[in-house]
Amino acid sequence: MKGLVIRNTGSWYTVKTDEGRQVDCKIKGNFRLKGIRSTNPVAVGDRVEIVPNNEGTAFITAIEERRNYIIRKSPNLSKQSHIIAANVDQAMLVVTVNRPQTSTTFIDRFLASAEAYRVPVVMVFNKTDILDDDERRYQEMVIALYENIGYECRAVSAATGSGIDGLRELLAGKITVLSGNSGVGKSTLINSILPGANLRTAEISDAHNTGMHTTTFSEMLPLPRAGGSPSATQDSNTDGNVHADGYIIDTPGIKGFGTFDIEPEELTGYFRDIFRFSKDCRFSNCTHRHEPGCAVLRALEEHYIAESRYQSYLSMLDDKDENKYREAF
Ligand SMILES: Nc1nc2c(ncn2[C@@H]2O[C@H](COP(=O)(O)OP(=O)(O)OP(=O)(O)O)[C@@H](O)[C@H]2O)c(=O)[nH]1
Ligand SMILES: [Mg+2]
Ligand SMILES: [Zn+2]
Repeated sequence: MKGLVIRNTGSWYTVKTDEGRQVDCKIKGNFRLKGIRSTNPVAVGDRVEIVPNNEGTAFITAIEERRNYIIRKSPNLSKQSHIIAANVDQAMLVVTVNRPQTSTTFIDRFLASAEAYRVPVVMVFNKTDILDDDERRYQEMVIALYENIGYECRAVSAATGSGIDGLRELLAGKITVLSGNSGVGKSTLINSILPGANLRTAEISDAHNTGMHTTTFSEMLPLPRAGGSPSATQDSNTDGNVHADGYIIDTPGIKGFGTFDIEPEELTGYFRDIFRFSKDCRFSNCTHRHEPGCAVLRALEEHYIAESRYQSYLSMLDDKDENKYREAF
């Protein structure tokens, strides 16, 4: 029997079978995927083969090859990585200028990782309703920076509903994973897009200006067909495969984004703005740190490349070199 993994809570996976039934599944035995050492060998979005057992649950016995995935290495020394979602059409990176503050390092690490796995990213700036003038100006600058590099950016407010219709259009017919720091409003955005989803949300901590890690597991929710009932819920989607017009995946907020195994020359390719200039470097294996004839350093000096982007690039190069403990970004 085949199906789609729509939820993952610890060692349990909810699989929606092709007939539309939801079955609780565990992984059979020592099931490992070649090449990836992750805390979750199976991820939301995976297509799997399941074998029902006597208890009304089932075992996942095989996993179909992934089209792509979003992976996160933990920012500490551990070699563990976590697959946030598999087989997605796009990622929405939810960002907030304040409450909590998303750092550009975090944004750039996410973008580089998505480039590496060829997942298109839309940046969604949420909580625009609570920006003061300075924050609004800062947000405009950040949006201009990323739009210039070629990333689509949207400014929205899950609280007031501003910009939500625009997001619905971007989501239609696609499988989209929402990611970002804890507290930026991923679950609130989904509740606003899908009234009836009823995902749990919580206030961010006043003391730390950070989220509370309210969402603890990933979950895939079907989007209703245009013109159809807007009340798709977690429980009434038994025929979601047939009637869904795409899916949206809620995920737990992430603190940091460690580097994965990439060669320095490859890393340049994951920073579009840097890559644009690197072709003109004197040395083909230029790391753009100090080499003579480096076109990237020249572009940085002339402000064609933003300092924050260059610093993010360097921080990823440094992880690679020293494999040292890095703080959460
Ligand atoms: N003012 C304002 N508050 C918002 C907005 N979106 C979300 N919030 C609030 O931000 C807090 C965190 O929202 P959540 O949806 O729980 O955040 P999350 O990204 O899902 O967090 P995790 O599940 O911990 O990763 C809640 O108190 C929301 O009400 C917004 O557009 N404006
Ligand atoms: Mg959440
Ligand atoms: Zn160079």
